[in-house]
Amino acid sequence: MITLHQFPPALGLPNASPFCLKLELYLRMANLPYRNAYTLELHKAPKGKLPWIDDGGVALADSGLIIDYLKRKYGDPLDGDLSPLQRAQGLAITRLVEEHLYWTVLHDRWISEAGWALTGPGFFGGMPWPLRAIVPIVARRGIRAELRGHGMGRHTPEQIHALGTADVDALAELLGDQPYFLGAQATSVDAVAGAFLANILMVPLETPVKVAAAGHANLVAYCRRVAQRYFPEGYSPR
Ligand SMILES: N[C@@H](CCC(=O)N[C@@H](CS)C(=O)NCC(=O)O)C(=O)O
Repeated sequence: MITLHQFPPALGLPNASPFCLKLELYLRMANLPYRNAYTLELHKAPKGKLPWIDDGGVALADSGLIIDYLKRKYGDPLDGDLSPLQRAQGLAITRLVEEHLYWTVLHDRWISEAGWALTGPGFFGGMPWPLRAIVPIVARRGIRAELRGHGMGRHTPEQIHALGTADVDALAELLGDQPYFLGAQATSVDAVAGAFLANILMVPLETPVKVAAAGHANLVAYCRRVAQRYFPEGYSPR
């Protein structure tokens, strides 16, 4: 049995970490049995980040590398029939979402005061005193440094929102009127897009990027479609 180590549910989602939700969505889309192990113990993760999995004693980190491993070990029911062009499209969408849009989400959650008022208590509120007072400050300082290192954190909020808006506009165009990003059936890129869009559209944080995404009826319907099909119990915390 695969054990999925991930953050506990937060912000009204099964996971407020888009990478954790991506992997849980993938496991459900691929019909792979798993059990959740909720944790905040990043030091136990093989690469110091969540999610990671334990599969019969094999510990693996990084959602993308884990999916590659799962495909090799258990087969590839989602992407097996994709053409080379579709694979390239899936990779390009994944990179757009994970390596660019993600950083705008990080800014809005951790740096903007409105975001921090929600995510600070949402992520750390369950910690015992005095950790609850110290850990958020240290974590926020770390995220600020990561944002500056990436480069996104050097832009003004207006520039960051324009960049994120361009990303969601592009996603809406790429999705068009298809049910899923690469056609009629969900593929692994839908675990990525479904998780990241839910983390924008389905959390109670009003941002310009969320407003832009909410302006695309196809993205809103897509988010609901993924949620209803793969989390029929609902996206509310369990
Ligand atoms: N490339 C990794 C990214 C994972 C990641 O960035 N996880 C974040 C949460 S969204 C994390 O664990 N952050 C804690 C930290 O960096 O200390 C993946 O795909 O799994």
